[in-house]
Amino acid sequence: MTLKSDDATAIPRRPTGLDRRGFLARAGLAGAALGAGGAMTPGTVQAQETKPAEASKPGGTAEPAAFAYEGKDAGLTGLGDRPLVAETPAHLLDDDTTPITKFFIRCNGQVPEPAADRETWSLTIDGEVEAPLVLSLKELKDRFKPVTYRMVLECGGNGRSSFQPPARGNQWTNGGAGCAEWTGIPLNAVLQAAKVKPSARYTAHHGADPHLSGDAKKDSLSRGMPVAKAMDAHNLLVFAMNGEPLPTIHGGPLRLVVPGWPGSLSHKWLTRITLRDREHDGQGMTGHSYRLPERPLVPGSKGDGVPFRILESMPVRAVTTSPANGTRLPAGARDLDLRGAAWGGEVPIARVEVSIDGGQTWTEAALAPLKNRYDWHRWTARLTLPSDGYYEIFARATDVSGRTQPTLATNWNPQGYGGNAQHRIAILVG
Ligand SMILES: Nc1nc2c(c(=O)[nH]1)N[C@H]1C(S)=C(S)[C@@H](COP(=O)(O)O)O[C@H]1N2
Ligand SMILES: [Mo]
Repeated sequence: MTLKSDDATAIPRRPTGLDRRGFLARAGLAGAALGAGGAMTPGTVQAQETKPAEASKPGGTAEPAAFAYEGKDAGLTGLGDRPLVAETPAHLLDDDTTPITKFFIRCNGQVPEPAADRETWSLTIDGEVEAPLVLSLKELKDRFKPVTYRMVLECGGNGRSSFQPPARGNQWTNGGAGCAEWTGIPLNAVLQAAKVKPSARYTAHHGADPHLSGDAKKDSLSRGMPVAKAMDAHNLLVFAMNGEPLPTIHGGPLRLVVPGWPGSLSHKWLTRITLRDREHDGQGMTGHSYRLPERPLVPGSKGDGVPFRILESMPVRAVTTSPANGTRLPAGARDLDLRGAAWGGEVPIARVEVSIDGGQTWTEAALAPLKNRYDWHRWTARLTLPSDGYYEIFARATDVSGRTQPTLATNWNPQGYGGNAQHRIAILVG
């Protein structure tokens, strides 16, 4: 392959990593985080590209436009405008606590207007309860004791871009996730106050975001969870994020955060939770939405006739957050210090490992302790580079049940859930 060193000089805003559009097709091996000179141009490592047709499109190697949304980092990757969806490139997940500016956005409908008065926002708890509640945010705060936990919020489709053929939906790499400090009222305390009846089986979540069509009879999203999961002490009715009033784009004034399970349960602009005597059947509960097939499917098939079950815990995942994909190090550099994050739905992480040789040998990373359950582990590792040259660094996490990450996503399903192929970054030394 030809490696040019005299072209791009700026680090790409959005290294895409190994995505379905082709490894490095957009990002290239660009300017050095560590201050070395030139960089290779995008597209100069075509041998690595997984989808040459797309990568060779005119303009396919151009720097993507900056993401523009008030209060958000221009380095986020926009995945859609209607609805608004943006992910966080791995190198922007490098903070211990993901700042609001860098936190991913996933809307299914319109973004509602900011509330004129947060404290009068009203939440209803009804359905299979003996004492239905209608509480303003102020009453909620006065009556129950807030707690703060740092917890991962992860879209159910995170990692989807690793599927071939492409699965339907937003093509998340690994950045449909972030880890913020969420302050709110434990949901279980409020459900206990509403006196959940023994007949209650499932929650149903409702919010104030208008459907994209504007049709007031349609919900943008309405998911729910079994009552046992709803009682998990870490589920919060959240009104603050990283110590600030919950931003509108993240569901303010009030949202649910249900850690460990798909982000779609963490209902934004939350107005109502109805307890139902059966599995909920709202928007996002039926068909193949948030469901996995019970046996492996032929990639690209429709999955007809195969039973599907609702996706519960998210899979295990590690991302390398520093250096950025495409970093060039000066000739002679031998110590490679890596930093990242790892999490695994409801199942604690046992270890994180990194590999410099395509997974033939692995080096264990050091894990920082969790602040609380559902936090992510920050991790660090040092690798020794044997020579100058081009390297791909693989990372994988393994959870305490022994589940780890495959090299390639083989569990294809129509809507692309459960994709947790190992994250890789490219490094050029010299
Ligand atoms: N009301 C409402 N809540 C919602 C959504 C939505 O479209 N409407 N999207 C869900 C999905 S799919 C995800 S992944 C998370 C994303 O939260 P964030 O935008 O704050 O990152 O919100 C969830 N809550
Ligand atoms: Mo999501």
